Amino acid sequence: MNNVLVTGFEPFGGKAINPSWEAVRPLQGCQIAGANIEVCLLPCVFDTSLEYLYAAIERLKPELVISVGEAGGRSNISVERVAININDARIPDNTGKQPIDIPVIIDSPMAYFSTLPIKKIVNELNHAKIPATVSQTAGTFVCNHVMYGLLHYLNQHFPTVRGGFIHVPYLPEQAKKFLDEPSMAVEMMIAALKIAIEATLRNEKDIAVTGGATN
Ligand code: PCA
Repeated sequence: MNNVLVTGFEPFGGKAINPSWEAVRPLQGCQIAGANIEVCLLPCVFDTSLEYLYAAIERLKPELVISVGEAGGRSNISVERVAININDARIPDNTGKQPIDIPVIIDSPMAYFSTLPIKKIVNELNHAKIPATVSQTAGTFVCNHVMYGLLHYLNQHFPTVRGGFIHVPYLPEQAKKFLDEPSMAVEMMIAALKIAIEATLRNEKDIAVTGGATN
């Protein structure tokens, strides 16, 4: 059975929980569209996160890799379109590193597009009444770093393997601490990730519809 690798992040920025890992962890061992789901926790640390990711890819030889991270303040599941070759950290990572205007990988392309069927995923999520949009920026912190590193690595070493990134909102218990921030229940996030995986495995190509993009 083919593997699908799904990664989540440890908490960062002084927070106690990261919704990405809460949503990703329960997927371990699930079977979706004939594939076996393997999960991996990434540290919220520049460069080290990519070492963990590449080691998991080499170990599991997945047919698909989806990385997931927290996007506090967003209300929807954000299916990211693009990763850019820049680190510009607003806050330090979990080891205190705060790169400003430094390429993720030197002498590499300016950007990579997700190779997931992003419009199809958003379409299916909305069909399932899960708020979701295509997002045009994964930021410039560790999530964009991981998305860029993932797509570069796949491009260089596993060009037939698809990969991409999904941001999830805060969990309700986090949002209580950040006044008026939107949130989503973990059950809905888990359902969303399952739909995204299945939509990708069942669709080699994307569909040409408007993505309902807001950012
Ligand atoms: N979110 C951060 C990094 C880790 C995470 O879950 C980001 O959006 O860059």
